[in-house]
Amino acid sequence: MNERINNIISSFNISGPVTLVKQIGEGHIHSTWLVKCSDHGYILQQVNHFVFKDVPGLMENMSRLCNHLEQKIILNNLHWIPLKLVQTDTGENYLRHEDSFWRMFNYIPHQPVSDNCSDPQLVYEAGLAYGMFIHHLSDLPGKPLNETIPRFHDLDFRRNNFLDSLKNGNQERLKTAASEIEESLKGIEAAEELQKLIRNKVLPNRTTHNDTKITNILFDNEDKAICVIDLDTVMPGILHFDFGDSMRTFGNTAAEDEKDTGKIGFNMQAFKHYTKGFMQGVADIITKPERETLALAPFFMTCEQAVRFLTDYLLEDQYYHVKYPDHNLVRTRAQLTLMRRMKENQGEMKKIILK
Ligand code: GN1
Ligand code: MG
Repeated sequence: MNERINNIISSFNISGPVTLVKQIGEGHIHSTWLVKCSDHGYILQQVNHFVFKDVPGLMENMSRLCNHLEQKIILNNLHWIPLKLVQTDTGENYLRHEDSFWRMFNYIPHQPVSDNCSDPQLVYEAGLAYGMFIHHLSDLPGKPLNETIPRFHDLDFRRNNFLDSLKNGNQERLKTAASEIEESLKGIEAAEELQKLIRNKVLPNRTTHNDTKITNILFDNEDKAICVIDLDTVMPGILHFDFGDSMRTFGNTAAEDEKDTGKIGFNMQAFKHYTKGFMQGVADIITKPERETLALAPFFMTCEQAVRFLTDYLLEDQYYHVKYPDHNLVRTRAQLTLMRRMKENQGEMKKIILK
Protein backbone atom coordinates (compact mmCIF):
# COMPACT_ATOMS: atom_id res chain seq x y z
CA MET A 1 0.00 0.00 0.00
CA ASN A 2 2.72 2.46 1.00
CA GLU A 3 4.50 2.17 -2.28
CA ARG A 4 1.23 2.68 -4.11
CA ILE A 5 0.46 5.80 -2.02
CA ASN A 6 3.95 7.13 -2.61
CA ASN A 7 3.51 6.68 -6.37
CA ILE A 8 0.24 8.52 -6.25
CA ILE A 9 1.68 11.38 -4.22
CA SER A 10 4.49 11.77 -6.71
CA SER A 11 1.93 12.27 -9.50
CA PHE A 12 0.84 15.54 -7.91
CA ASN A 13 2.60 18.83 -8.27
CA ILE A 14 3.76 19.36 -4.69
CA SER A 15 6.66 21.39 -3.39
CA GLY A 16 9.33 19.96 -1.16
CA PRO A 17 10.30 16.45 -0.09
CA VAL A 18 7.66 14.48 1.81
CA THR A 19 8.48 13.91 5.49
CA LEU A 20 5.35 12.05 6.65
CA VAL A 21 2.36 10.20 5.17
CA LYS A 22 -0.39 9.26 7.60
CA GLN A 23 -3.91 7.93 7.06
CA ILE A 24 -6.40 10.11 8.94
CA GLY A 25 -10.07 10.91 9.20
CA GLU A 26 -13.34 9.68 10.48
CA GLY A 27 -15.24 10.24 7.20
CA HIS A 28 -17.74 7.54 6.32
CA ILE A 29 -17.07 7.77 2.60
CA HIS A 30 -13.58 8.57 1.31
CA SER A 31 -10.14 7.48 2.51
CA THR A 32 -7.83 10.33 3.51
CA TRP A 33 -4.10 10.82 4.12
CA LEU A 34 -2.11 13.70 5.54
CA VAL A 35 1.03 14.31 3.50
CA LYS A 36 3.58 16.47 5.27
CA CYS A 37 6.54 18.35 3.90
CA SER A 38 8.87 20.39 6.10
CA ASP A 39 6.70 23.47 6.74
CA HIS A 40 3.46 22.75 4.93
CA GLY A 41 1.22 19.83 4.13
CA TYR A 42 -1.38 18.37 1.82
CA ILE A 43 -4.52 16.28 2.09
CA LEU A 44 -4.68 13.30 -0.24
CA GLN A 45 -8.03 11.61 -0.81
CA GLN A 46 -9.11 8.52 -2.60
CA VAL A 47 -12.57 9.38 -3.93
CA ASN A 48 -15.26 6.80 -3.26
CA HIS A 49 -16.71 6.32 -6.73
CA PHE A 50 -19.31 3.83 -5.57
CA VAL A 51 -20.89 6.83 -3.80
CA PHE A 52 -19.84 9.57 -6.26
CA LYS A 53 -20.44 7.92 -9.60
CA ASP A 54 -19.57 10.94 -11.78
CA VAL A 55 -16.06 11.83 -10.60
CA PRO A 56 -15.36 14.33 -13.45
CA GLY A 57 -18.63 16.12 -12.61
CA LEU A 58 -17.75 16.10 -8.91
CA MET A 59 -14.29 17.52 -9.57
CA GLU A 60 -15.62 20.15 -11.97
CA ASN A 61 -17.88 21.41 -9.12
CA MET A 62 -14.98 21.27 -6.70
CA SER A 63 -12.75 23.40 -8.85
CA ARG A 64 -15.51 25.99 -9.53
CA LEU A 65 -16.29 26.16 -5.80
CA CYS A 66 -12.67 26.52 -4.68
CA ASN A 67 -12.08 29.30 -7.23
CA HIS A 68 -15.26 31.17 -6.40
CA LEU A 69 -14.68 31.02 -2.65
CA GLU A 70 -11.10 32.14 -3.06
CA GLN A 71 -12.33 35.18 -5.00
CA LYS A 72 -14.83 35.95 -2.23
CA ILE A 73 -12.09 35.74 0.40
CA ILE A 74 -9.93 38.19 -1.53
CA LEU A 75 -12.73 40.62 -2.47
CA ASN A 76 -14.29 40.73 1.00
CA ASN A 77 -11.05 40.45 2.91
CA LEU A 78 -12.41 37.47 4.87
CA HIS A 79 -10.27 35.79 7.50
CA TRP A 80 -11.01 32.46 5.78
CA ILE A 81 -8.19 30.41 4.27
CA PRO A 82 -8.88 29.17 0.73
CA LEU A 83 -9.10 25.48 0.01
CA LYS A 84 -7.17 24.75 -3.19
CA LEU A 85 -6.87 21.74 -5.43
CA VAL A 86 -3.33 20.65 -6.17
CA GLN A 87 -2.84 19.88 -9.87
CA THR A 88 -1.38 16.63 -11.10
CA ASP A 89 1.85 16.84 -13.04
CA THR A 90 -0.20 16.62 -16.24
CA GLY A 91 -2.25 19.65 -15.17
CA GLU A 92 -5.47 17.86 -14.11
CA ASN A 93 -7.31 18.50 -10.87
CA TYR A 94 -7.59 14.81 -10.05
CA LEU A 95 -5.74 11.63 -10.86
CA ARG A 96 -7.12 8.46 -12.34
CA HIS A 97 -4.96 5.55 -11.28
CA GLU A 98 -6.06 2.12 -12.54
CA ASP A 99 -9.59 1.82 -11.17
CA SER A 100 -9.32 4.54 -8.55
CA PHE A 101 -9.58 8.33 -8.36
CA TRP A 102 -7.39 10.60 -6.27
CA ARG A 103 -7.25 14.30 -5.45
CA MET A 104 -5.12 16.56 -3.32
CA PHE A 105 -5.74 19.78 -1.38
CA ASN A 106 -3.56 22.18 0.59
CA TYR A 107 -3.55 21.17 4.27
CA ILE A 108 -4.96 23.93 6.50
CA PRO A 109 -3.70 23.70 10.11
CA HIS A 110 -6.61 23.86 12.55
CA GLN A 111 -7.64 22.89 16.06
CA PRO A 112 -9.29 19.49 16.48
CA VAL A 113 -13.03 19.48 17.39
CA SER A 114 -15.33 16.60 18.26
CA ASP A 115 -18.41 15.92 16.16
CA ASN A 116 -20.78 16.87 18.97
CA CYS A 117 -18.77 19.86 20.12
CA SER A 118 -20.98 22.34 21.98
CA ASP A 119 -18.53 25.10 22.81
CA PRO A 120 -20.68 28.27 22.44
CA GLN A 121 -18.10 30.27 20.50
CA LEU A 122 -17.30 27.44 18.07
CA VAL A 123 -20.95 26.64 17.52
CA TYR A 124 -21.76 30.31 16.86
CA GLU A 125 -18.79 30.55 14.45
CA ALA A 126 -19.92 27.40 12.67
CA GLY A 127 -23.44 28.80 12.22
CA LEU A 128 -22.01 32.03 10.86
CA ALA A 129 -19.64 30.19 8.52
CA TYR A 130 -22.33 27.90 7.08
CA GLY A 131 -24.72 30.86 6.71
CA MET A 132 -22.04 32.94 4.98
CA PHE A 133 -21.14 29.98 2.81
CA ILE A 134 -24.67 29.93 1.34
CA HIS A 135 -24.58 33.69 1.02
CA HIS A 136 -21.26 33.67 -0.85
CA LEU A 137 -22.43 30.95 -3.22
CA SER A 138 -25.63 32.83 -4.09
CA ASP A 139 -23.85 34.48 -7.03
CA LEU A 140 -21.80 31.54 -8.26
CA PRO A 141 -21.43 32.30 -11.98
CA GLY A 142 -22.25 29.85 -14.75
CA LYS A 143 -24.57 26.87 -14.97
CA PRO A 144 -25.99 25.21 -11.83
CA LEU A 145 -23.59 22.78 -10.13
CA ASN A 146 -23.73 19.12 -11.12
CA GLU A 147 -25.91 17.06 -8.82
CA THR A 148 -23.13 14.88 -7.42
CA ILE A 149 -25.57 12.53 -5.67
CA PRO A 150 -28.97 12.82 -7.31
CA ARG A 151 -31.91 13.35 -4.90
CA PHE A 152 -29.49 13.41 -1.96
CA HIS A 153 -31.88 15.02 0.54
CA ASP A 154 -35.11 13.97 -1.15
CA LEU A 155 -37.08 12.16 1.52
CA ASP A 156 -39.41 10.58 -1.07
CA PHE A 157 -36.37 8.97 -2.66
CA ARG A 158 -34.99 7.88 0.73
CA ARG A 159 -38.37 6.45 1.71
CA ASN A 160 -38.60 4.47 -1.54
CA ASN A 161 -35.13 3.01 -1.02
CA PHE A 162 -36.10 2.14 2.53
CA LEU A 163 -39.33 0.44 1.38
CA ASP A 164 -37.27 -1.57 -1.14
CA SER A 165 -34.90 -2.65 1.62
CA LEU A 166 -37.91 -3.91 3.59
CA LYS A 167 -38.56 -6.25 0.66
CA ASN A 168 -35.00 -7.19 -0.28
CA GLY A 169 -33.08 -6.74 2.95
CA ASN A 170 -31.35 -9.35 5.10
CA GLN A 171 -34.07 -11.47 6.78
CA GLU A 172 -32.31 -11.74 10.11
CA ARG A 173 -31.67 -8.00 10.24
CA LEU A 174 -35.28 -7.23 9.31
CA LYS A 175 -36.35 -9.13 12.43
CA THR A 176 -33.74 -7.53 14.68
CA ALA A 177 -34.73 -4.03 13.54
CA ALA A 178 -38.52 -4.45 13.69
CA SER A 179 -39.15 -1.66 16.19
CA GLU A 180 -36.69 0.74 14.51
CA ILE A 181 -38.43 0.08 11.19
CA GLU A 182 -41.78 0.97 12.67
CA GLU A 183 -40.48 4.12 14.31
CA SER A 184 -38.75 5.23 11.10
CA LEU A 185 -41.96 4.85 9.11
CA LYS A 186 -43.72 7.06 11.67
CA GLY A 187 -40.85 9.56 11.48
CA ILE A 188 -41.22 9.82 7.71
CA GLU A 189 -44.92 10.61 8.20
CA ALA A 190 -44.06 13.32 10.73
CA ALA A 191 -41.45 14.80 8.37
CA GLU A 192 -44.08 15.12 5.66
CA GLU A 193 -44.94 18.69 6.69
CA LEU A 194 -41.60 19.95 5.34
CA GLN A 195 -41.34 17.37 2.54
CA LYS A 196 -44.67 18.66 1.19
CA LEU A 197 -43.28 22.21 0.97
CA ILE A 198 -40.19 20.91 -0.80
CA ARG A 199 -42.22 18.78 -3.21
CA ASN A 200 -44.41 21.79 -4.04
CA LYS A 201 -41.32 23.97 -4.50
CA VAL A 202 -42.52 26.53 -1.96
CA LEU A 203 -38.98 27.19 -0.67
CA PRO A 204 -36.33 28.90 -2.83
CA ASN A 205 -33.65 26.82 -4.46
CA ARG A 206 -30.11 27.75 -3.42
CA THR A 207 -26.61 26.34 -3.53
CA THR A 208 -26.14 24.53 -0.23
CA HIS A 209 -23.41 22.48 1.43
CA ASN A 210 -25.60 19.51 2.38
CA ASP A 211 -23.23 17.88 4.89
CA THR A 212 -22.90 20.54 7.58
CA LYS A 213 -21.41 18.73 10.54
CA ILE A 214 -19.09 20.77 12.78
CA THR A 215 -16.08 18.74 11.68
CA ASN A 216 -16.57 20.14 8.18
CA ILE A 217 -15.54 23.55 9.52
CA LEU A 218 -11.91 24.25 10.36
CA PHE A 219 -11.16 26.56 13.30
CA ASP A 220 -7.95 28.39 14.10
CA ASN A 221 -6.49 28.57 17.61
CA GLU A 222 -8.50 31.70 18.33
CA ASP A 223 -11.75 29.80 17.80
CA LYS A 224 -12.48 31.52 14.48
CA ALA A 225 -13.88 29.53 11.57
CA ILE A 226 -11.31 29.63 8.77
CA CYS A 227 -12.54 27.16 6.18
CA VAL A 228 -15.59 25.15 5.13
CA ILE A 229 -14.43 21.78 3.83
CA ASP A 230 -15.97 18.63 2.32
CA LEU A 231 -17.49 20.33 -0.73
CA ASP A 232 -18.50 17.05 -2.42
CA THR A 233 -22.19 17.46 -1.82
CA VAL A 234 -22.39 21.19 -2.50
CA MET A 235 -25.22 21.42 -5.03
CA PRO A 236 -28.72 22.84 -5.44
CA GLY A 237 -30.70 22.56 -2.21
CA ILE A 238 -32.65 24.54 0.38
CA LEU A 239 -31.46 26.36 3.50
CA HIS A 240 -33.16 23.76 5.66
CA PHE A 241 -30.78 21.01 4.59
CA ASP A 242 -27.78 22.86 6.01
CA PHE A 243 -29.42 24.28 9.10
CA GLY A 244 -31.05 20.93 9.91
CA ASP A 245 -27.99 18.77 9.37
CA SER A 246 -25.91 20.99 11.65
CA MET A 247 -28.46 20.63 14.40
CA ARG A 248 -28.54 16.88 13.83
CA THR A 249 -24.84 16.70 14.54
CA PHE A 250 -23.83 19.37 17.00
CA GLY A 251 -27.28 19.72 18.57
CA ASN A 252 -26.75 16.14 19.78
CA THR A 253 -25.37 15.87 23.33
CA ALA A 254 -23.78 12.53 22.39
CA ALA A 255 -21.98 11.00 19.43
CA GLU A 256 -23.79 10.04 16.23
CA ASP A 257 -23.22 6.38 17.09
CA GLU A 258 -23.76 6.52 20.87
CA LYS A 259 -24.90 3.11 22.13
CA ASP A 260 -26.33 4.42 25.39
CA THR A 261 -29.39 6.29 24.13
CA GLY A 262 -29.90 7.71 27.63
CA LYS A 263 -27.00 10.04 26.86
CA ILE A 264 -28.67 11.47 23.77
CA GLY A 265 -30.40 14.81 24.19
CA PHE A 266 -31.02 17.90 22.10
CA ASN A 267 -28.79 20.75 23.16
CA MET A 268 -30.92 23.90 23.10
CA GLN A 269 -27.97 26.08 24.07
CA ALA A 270 -26.07 24.89 21.01
CA PHE A 271 -29.21 25.49 18.99
CA LYS A 272 -29.34 29.11 20.20
CA HIS A 273 -25.71 29.85 19.45
CA TYR A 274 -25.79 28.17 16.06
CA THR A 275 -29.03 29.90 15.06
CA LYS A 276 -27.60 33.29 16.00
CA GLY A 277 -24.59 32.75 13.72
CA PHE A 278 -26.50 31.15 10.85
CA MET A 279 -29.16 33.88 10.83
CA GLN A 280 -26.44 36.52 10.71
CA GLY A 281 -24.82 34.74 7.78
CA VAL A 282 -28.01 34.48 5.72
CA ALA A 283 -29.57 37.76 6.93
CA ASP A 284 -29.49 39.39 3.48
CA ILE A 285 -31.02 36.49 1.60
CA ILE A 286 -33.43 34.56 3.86
CA THR A 287 -37.12 34.84 2.96
CA LYS A 288 -40.15 34.81 5.25
CA PRO A 289 -41.34 31.30 4.26
CA GLU A 290 -37.84 29.96 4.94
CA ARG A 291 -37.64 31.58 8.35
CA GLU A 292 -41.11 30.42 9.35
CA THR A 293 -40.46 26.78 8.51
CA LEU A 294 -36.81 26.45 9.55
CA ALA A 295 -37.68 24.84 12.90
CA LEU A 296 -38.90 21.78 10.99
CA ALA A 297 -35.42 21.20 9.56
CA PRO A 298 -33.57 19.47 12.44
CA PHE A 299 -36.20 16.73 12.75
CA PHE A 300 -36.44 16.35 8.97
CA MET A 301 -32.70 15.88 8.47
CA THR A 302 -32.38 13.54 11.43
CA CYS A 303 -35.24 11.43 10.14
CA GLU A 304 -33.61 11.24 6.70
CA GLN A 305 -30.36 10.14 8.32
CA ALA A 306 -32.10 7.50 10.47
CA VAL A 307 -33.72 6.09 7.35
CA ARG A 308 -30.42 6.09 5.45
CA PHE A 309 -28.56 4.28 8.24
CA LEU A 310 -31.37 1.77 8.66
CA THR A 311 -31.65 1.10 4.92
CA ASP A 312 -27.91 0.46 4.81
CA TYR A 313 -28.14 -1.85 7.82
CA LEU A 314 -30.86 -3.88 6.11
CA LEU A 315 -28.80 -4.03 2.91
CA GLU A 316 -25.77 -5.33 4.83
CA ASP A 317 -23.71 -2.12 5.02
CA GLN A 318 -22.99 -1.36 1.39
CA TYR A 319 -22.76 2.42 1.73
CA TYR A 320 -21.36 3.53 5.08
CA HIS A 321 -18.06 2.38 6.51
CA VAL A 322 -18.88 0.36 9.65
CA LYS A 323 -16.65 -0.59 12.57
CA TYR A 324 -18.73 -3.54 13.84
CA PRO A 325 -21.68 -5.59 12.52
CA ASP A 326 -24.55 -3.63 14.11
CA HIS A 327 -22.95 -0.22 13.70
CA ASN A 328 -25.60 1.08 11.31
CA LEU A 329 -28.37 -0.12 13.63
CA VAL A 330 -26.77 1.63 16.59
CA ARG A 331 -26.54 4.79 14.49
CA THR A 332 -30.22 4.42 13.56
CA ARG A 333 -31.28 4.08 17.20
CA ALA A 334 -29.28 7.15 18.13
CA GLN A 335 -30.93 9.19 15.37
CA LEU A 336 -34.41 7.98 16.34
CA THR A 337 -33.77 9.00 19.95
CA LEU A 338 -32.55 12.40 18.85
CA MET A 339 -35.71 12.84 16.75
CA ARG A 340 -37.84 12.35 19.87
CA ARG A 341 -35.79 14.92 21.77
CA MET A 342 -36.10 17.37 18.86
CA LYS A 343 -39.88 17.00 18.68
CA GLU A 344 -40.14 17.99 22.34
CA ASN A 345 -38.20 21.18 21.60
CA GLN A 346 -39.70 22.19 18.27
CA GLY A 347 -41.94 24.97 19.65
CA GLU A 348 -39.03 26.53 21.50
CA MET A 349 -36.83 26.26 18.41
CA LYS A 350 -39.36 28.20 16.34
CA LYS A 351 -39.50 30.98 18.93
CA ILE A 352 -35.73 31.35 18.89
CA ILE A 353 -35.58 31.41 15.08
CA LEU A 354 -38.28 34.07 14.82
CA LYS A 355 -36.76 36.27 17.53
C1 GN1 B 1 -21.44 10.88 5.30
O1 GN1 B 1 -18.40 10.85 5.32
P1 GN1 B 1 -19.08 12.03 5.85
O2 GN1 B 1 -19.04 12.06 7.33
O3 GN1 B 1 -18.59 13.29 5.21
C2 GN1 B 1 -22.58 11.20 4.33
C3 GN1 B 1 -23.50 12.24 4.91
C4 GN1 B 1 -24.03 11.75 6.22
C5 GN1 B 1 -22.87 11.39 7.15
C6 GN1 B 1 -23.36 10.79 8.43
C7 GN1 B 1 -21.77 11.64 0.70
O4 GN1 B 1 -20.64 12.00 5.46
O5 GN1 B 1 -24.58 12.51 4.04
O6 GN1 B 1 -24.83 12.71 6.80
O7 GN1 B 1 -21.99 10.46 6.53
N1 GN1 B 1 -22.03 11.66 3.06
C8 GN1 B 1 -22.44 11.14 1.91
O8 GN1 B 1 -22.39 10.94 9.39
O9 GN1 B 1 -23.32 10.29 1.83
MG1 MG C 1 -19.20 14.43 3.82
